[in-house]
Amino acid sequence: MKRMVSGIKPTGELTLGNYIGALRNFVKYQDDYELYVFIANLHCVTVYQEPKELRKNLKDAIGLYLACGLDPQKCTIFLQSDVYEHAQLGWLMTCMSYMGELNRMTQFKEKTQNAKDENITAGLFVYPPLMAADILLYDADYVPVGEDQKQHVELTRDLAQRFNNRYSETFVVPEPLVAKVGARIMSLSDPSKKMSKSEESNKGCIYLLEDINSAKKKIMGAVTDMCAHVNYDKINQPGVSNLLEIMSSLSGEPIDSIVTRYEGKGYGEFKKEVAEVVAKELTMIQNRYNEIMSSGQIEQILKEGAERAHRIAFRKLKKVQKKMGIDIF
Ligand code: AQP
Repeated sequence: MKRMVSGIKPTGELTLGNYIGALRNFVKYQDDYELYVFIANLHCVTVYQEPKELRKNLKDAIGLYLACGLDPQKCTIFLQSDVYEHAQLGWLMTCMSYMGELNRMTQFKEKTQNAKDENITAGLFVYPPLMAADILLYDADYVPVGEDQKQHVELTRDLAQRFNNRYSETFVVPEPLVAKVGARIMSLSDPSKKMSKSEESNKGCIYLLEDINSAKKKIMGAVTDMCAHVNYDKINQPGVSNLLEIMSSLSGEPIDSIVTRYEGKGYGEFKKEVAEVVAKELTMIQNRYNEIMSSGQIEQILKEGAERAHRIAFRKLKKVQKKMGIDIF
């Protein structure tokens, strides 16, 4: 069975973008792949997090993983910091990375463009080598990600190949798996930007635990255009195209078929249906989330997940350390 690894960093409440671009796909893959999914809490602190809030977001994220359909009998779910090998291999991968290639990472550039140097952590800069370690520890064949993380998986491939060439075959070179629809859900208030959990104004972002009426209002208020016909054209109608992607991903109806159904109809009716589809999905997730959070099963799931992950990660790290010469027995 091919192996797959992915994670989400709960730097805030998980969003519809995380769900469509990542979580929902993890759920589909768990039947056909050996899947490892972790909560990337070490990645979270590359930017300051208020500890109480972070603890809440981490617990919510685990609850949401399960509520969205991840099954601990089918996949391994764990906290990144519980498996110490992530940080250790992360350091070794940092030492395999060049300043030039880290400087080219789009996410680093985006996250630092408006910040003052003294506020940019070194952690944010070396986030990609840690992500490489997250993947390479498990010999993952595939990494399901949204569009924004593809570049980091490409760096992971470069680092794996560099290590294999320098020290002999050690790592599987992973491939990113990016869905055709929904790989980049855009902000509802500014469809030129990605829907992000740490977006300053939360108007453009739907959270998975958001009040249903508030989520519907955000869809109804989503920025569209003056064209007045429902059409999939990301360049000229980015807002409407984004709503089409959301609706198609959640309902399974192809975009073409939705466009045909809305021929000659206005945006109001279209948005109403999108809002209903989103509300239905959120209600289902939130009901399951409430059951899971009151069941008290999370701690045990994470403990078992970390033990399983550690067994694989430990062997891989040992091998790497031996090859590099830093482990002498
Ligand atoms: N808007 C999105 N559309 C599609 N996929 C998305 N992902 C995130 N946002 C979207 C995918 O979700 C996975 C986990 O991402 P992450 O939360 O670990 O990191 P991120 O991409 O940096 O997400 P945010 O919300 O933008 O976080 P902040 O604001 O803290 O930087 C990844 O596979 C990602 O592609």
